[in-house]
Amino acid sequence: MDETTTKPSYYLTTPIYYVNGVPHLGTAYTTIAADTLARFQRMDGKDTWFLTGLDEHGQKVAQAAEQADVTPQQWVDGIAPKFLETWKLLEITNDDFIRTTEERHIKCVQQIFTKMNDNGYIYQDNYKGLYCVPDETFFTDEQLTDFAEKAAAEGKPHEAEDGTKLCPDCGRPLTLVEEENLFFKLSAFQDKLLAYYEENPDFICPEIRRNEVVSFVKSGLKDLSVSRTTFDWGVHIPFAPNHVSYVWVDALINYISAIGYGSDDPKQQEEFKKRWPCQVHFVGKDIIRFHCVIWPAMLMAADIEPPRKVFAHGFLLTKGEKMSKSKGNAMSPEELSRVFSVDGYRYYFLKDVQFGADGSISLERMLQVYNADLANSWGNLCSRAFNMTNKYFDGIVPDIWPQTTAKLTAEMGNPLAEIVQGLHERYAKAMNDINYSGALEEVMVLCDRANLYVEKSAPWNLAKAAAVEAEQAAADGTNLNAADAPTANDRLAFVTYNILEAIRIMALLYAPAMPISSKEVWRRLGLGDVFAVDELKDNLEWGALPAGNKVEIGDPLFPRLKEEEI
Ligand code: ME8
Repeated sequence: MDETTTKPSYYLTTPIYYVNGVPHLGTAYTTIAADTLARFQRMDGKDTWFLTGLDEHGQKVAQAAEQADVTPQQWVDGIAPKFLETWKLLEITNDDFIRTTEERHIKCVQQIFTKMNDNGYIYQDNYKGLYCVPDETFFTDEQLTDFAEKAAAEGKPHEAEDGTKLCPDCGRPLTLVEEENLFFKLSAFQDKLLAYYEENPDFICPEIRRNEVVSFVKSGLKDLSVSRTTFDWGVHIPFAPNHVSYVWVDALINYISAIGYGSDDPKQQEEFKKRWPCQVHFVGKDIIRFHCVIWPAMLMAADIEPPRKVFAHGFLLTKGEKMSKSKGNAMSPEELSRVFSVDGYRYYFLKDVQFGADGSISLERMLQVYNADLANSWGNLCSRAFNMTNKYFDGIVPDIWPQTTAKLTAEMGNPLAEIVQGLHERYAKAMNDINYSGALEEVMVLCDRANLYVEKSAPWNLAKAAAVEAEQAAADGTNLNAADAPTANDRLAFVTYNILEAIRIMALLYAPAMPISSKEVWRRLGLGDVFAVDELKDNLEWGALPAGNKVEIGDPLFPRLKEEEI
């Protein structure tokens, strides 16, 4: 039987990013978070499919191309490789990369439009209203009045000096759009959406976002303009060929076009059946309404099940401001991973920013976390253990008789094995709850305890005692190994083995977040590819590190960094 068919399917996505700029810390944040979950799900036995890609249509892209004096297609073809390069650098393991200019996607958008139209949810009307081109978002008069009141109360502007209204989300000037548009009857879905939220309490995470969406929908939904007629960089609508799809409607459909919805190919049809509904759409809180209101309504209008979950994380803030390229407060993923290493970079964002909440990030804090958790705790533990194995056991994982292990466990205890008991449940729960700091904290508890274990069991003293014992035995002509009681050398072997075994387990659990160093630790322990593991729980059984493996010392995994180096 094909093995993959027996594994439960786990499909997860990131937003497809705009190609008006190159990847930055914000887009990398969502992508790293999704990659970490994808890696965990693969290792935990799921048939995982991880999708990311690019949102290549719309007025914003058309304008960027015009400014660069190239065609929109040339423009997007120039940017796409930059995303691919950055994702490769950051060890992103997406299974597919969808671009909305691909034929497979365009055909699917056209089918969904036709389906929504056939089902009576599309009508034609004139649209007059304000539009934010950078956010590709329409605003109603009510939204703008609310914004003006709020801005006045906070003493902030809601209009530019020339009277042009500003965008409530990003503060940039709005554009007047007056054209014939197709409308989607979003208003028809208010009750259905509220019922869906009620029946699926985990659909919108975290809870604060769920409450926000529920009260937005309760306040009343207006029909949505879903096509544009004044420019043509988009998907042409089959039954209204002078219209192109509103870029958000086009973009959202990527989540099903990429896995074969509406394809003529039977294999693709099977793929869609297996993958949909998606387990989780990762998004930032800025695009929650598109994903939790418009998207499920579109799917309902086309007789397709909504996704299982949308997880909206917070913003990365630098000095209290949303970090973005246009504000000039964006450090690049390339620069940061060069200084802190790719793993150090991934770790910082996953461990130090509670996923879901906004997170203030700074180089100072990044340095602190890197040095404390990675250089001093995890990296140092590995160096000490590999050096010890080299010094006391010629670099070979010591072999201990099971009876001796049992005696020593009774005599000395094994606090590391105790922590590992139930660790899979605790770690997997945190991961499945998309709580990366929680999952990483579980591993850090073991790491801290292992460092303490080295201190308390003082292998250097055990080594001295073993030398004395061996000398004495040689003088007396006795065979230490024949004795019933464990020797000092047995104690040293027991302690060394326990530390190495804890390291094997930690590398396994750190692997989704820190793929490069975990792979390397497994290699140095003489083990196979850590990412070949697809039964995480079985691999967490204490004692799986084979005696006799050759251990390599290697360079420090996370060399300590000084302030002047960042
Ligand atoms: O919205 N902090 O694309 P986009 C955290 N094309 N995350 C951030 C961030 C920050 N400061 N800045 C950006 C679009 N992000 C649409 C999506 S999906 C069908 C279409 C992340 O390039 C976060 O995930 O503007 C946010 O939602 C996304 O980038 C927006 O990316």
